[in-house]
Parts: sequence; C-alpha cells; structure tokens
Amino acid sequence: MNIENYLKDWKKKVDDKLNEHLPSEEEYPPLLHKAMRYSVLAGGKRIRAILMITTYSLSGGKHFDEIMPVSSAIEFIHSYSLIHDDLPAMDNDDYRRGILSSHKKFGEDIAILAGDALFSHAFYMISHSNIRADLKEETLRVLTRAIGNKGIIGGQIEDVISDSGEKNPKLLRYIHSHKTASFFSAVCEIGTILADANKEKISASRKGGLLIGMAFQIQDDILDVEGKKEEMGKEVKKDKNKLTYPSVYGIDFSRKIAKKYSMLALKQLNVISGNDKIFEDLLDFLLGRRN
Ligand code: GRG
Repeated sequence: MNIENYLKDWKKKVDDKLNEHLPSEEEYPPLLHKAMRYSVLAGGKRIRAILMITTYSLSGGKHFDEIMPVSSAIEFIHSYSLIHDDLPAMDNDDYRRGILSSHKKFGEDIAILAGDALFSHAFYMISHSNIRADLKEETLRVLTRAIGNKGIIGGQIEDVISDSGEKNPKLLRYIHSHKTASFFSAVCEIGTILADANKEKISASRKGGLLIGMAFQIQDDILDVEGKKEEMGKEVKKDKNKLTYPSVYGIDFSRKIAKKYSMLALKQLNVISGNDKIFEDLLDFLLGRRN
C-alpha cells in the first residue's frame, strides 16, 4: 500500500474513534463538549496516533480495538496543546486547521477549559481501557514524562521566552527535542510497549521517535517561512522573533539537518520495521508535506 493511502485509511479510523470517544454535545455541560469536539474534529493529520499504531503493528500487536483509546488520548493531548499554544498569552494565532482557533470561536475562558478537559479526558480514556495493567502503567509512565516539565511544557516555556537574535544551537535543540520530539518519542515507544515488544525494540522506537520529531519540527519551522496560509490552515511567518532552525542555520541548511535526522531515525526504526519500507515512506512524506 502506498503511504498516502496508508495515512488516509488510518486517519479515517482514528477520526471515527475520536468522534466516538468524545462526549456528545447533548451531554451536560454542552458548551464545554462543543468546544472540545470543535478543536479535535477540525482535522489534523493524526500523525502521532498513526505512529503509535504503526510501531504497535510492526511489533506484532494485533488487538487494535484495545489500543484505540490510547490513540484517541494522544490526539486529545495534542489538540489540547494546540488550543493553549494558540492563546493570546502564547502564540496568539487566530486560525488553526483552517478554522478559527478555539479562543477566537468561543472566547479565552472556554478555550482554556476545553483544553484542560481534553487533557483530563485523555487519561480517563487510558485508565478505562482494557489494556493489560502492567502495559497501561508503563504507557502512563512514558506519556506523563513526555508531556510534563521534562517534556513538552519544558520545551514550550523555553520557546515562549526565546528570541530569534539568540542564535544558540544548544537551546534550539532543547526546545525542539522537548516541545515536539519528546511526544513523538513517547508515542512510538508506547506502540511497542502495548505490543509487549522486547527491550531492544522499545529502545529503538523511543530513539527513532525522538529523531522523527526533530525532523518534523524543523520542517514545521521551514513551513512557517515558506508555507502558504491556505495550505497550512493557519497564519504563517509567526515565528519571526523566535529561535528556530531557519533563524539559526538558514533554510537550505535546515533542510539538510532535517534530512540527517530522518536518516538517523530510519536507522533506529529499521530495528522494528525489518524490510518494511513504511518508515522510509512516512519520513519522505513528513519532510515533503505542505501543512
Ligand atoms: C502539556 C501537551 C501539553 C501542552 C502545554 C501549549 C503547550 C504546553 C505546548 C505547545 C506545544 C506545541 C504546540 C508544539 C508544536 C508542535 C507542532 C509542530 C504542532 C503541529 O502538529 P501537526 O502538524 O498538527 O501534527 P495537526 O493539525 O496535523 O494535528
């Protein structure tokens, strides 16, 4: 199967589950549920959920129904991070995924609460899933580390206080590896944990995921410079004053660094994919993407 069809098929399955796993607008309190559904169901590539499903499947996992609550949880956390990232106090973005950002549509108070509720709902989904207790515990350990002070939030705080004039490669690597790549690493690792894979595969997926995340965020920086608002579904050139790969290395060299990260990622991920070309195709897709 080619990569576009693979991603399209899994996106549809992930979207259906997200719809099922979100509270309905008829349930009380309706405004909160409406705002939660608005941001999650607005679209998105679902790349984090699909990476988890892919490492699960390549590690021999077969019980997809059992793990779909985790893929929904991952996308709830991701949507939560986007809602809060768009707030005026952070990146101040009016658009996301081609529609008004949550605070523009519902107001800041509701957007903050919708993000908070998605965060809690993610853990509700995992704790109420039928996953084996030891695998669930390990999943929670990996996930909570990746999104907290040693992960996304640690990276985000350095990102919001960063300055494009700084040209500090070490800080730049810290920001990207924490605000974005730590989550990619966790979702890849979680796929192998849920498949009860051996230590070698779990370690390779954790390292490979981190490297994919680095390549992904560098491409995101490049798209902020080169991308078009209509394709991106949000404003571009928003990172002008931030520390990014293009601000430190320029566009061409940033592209080379992203490619280097993707080759290093493949080396790791080959441990779980064997002869399957899936990660090679996936990385080509991610580095060639326009949104
Ligand atoms: C604890 C999860 C959490 C968040 C609180 C607000 C915040 C702290 C962090 C923001 C982190 C952030 C938004 C990083 C950028 C990651 C990124 C490149 C997002 C775009 O991801 P895509 O392209 O988006 O996968 P789609 O719309 O396709 O899902």
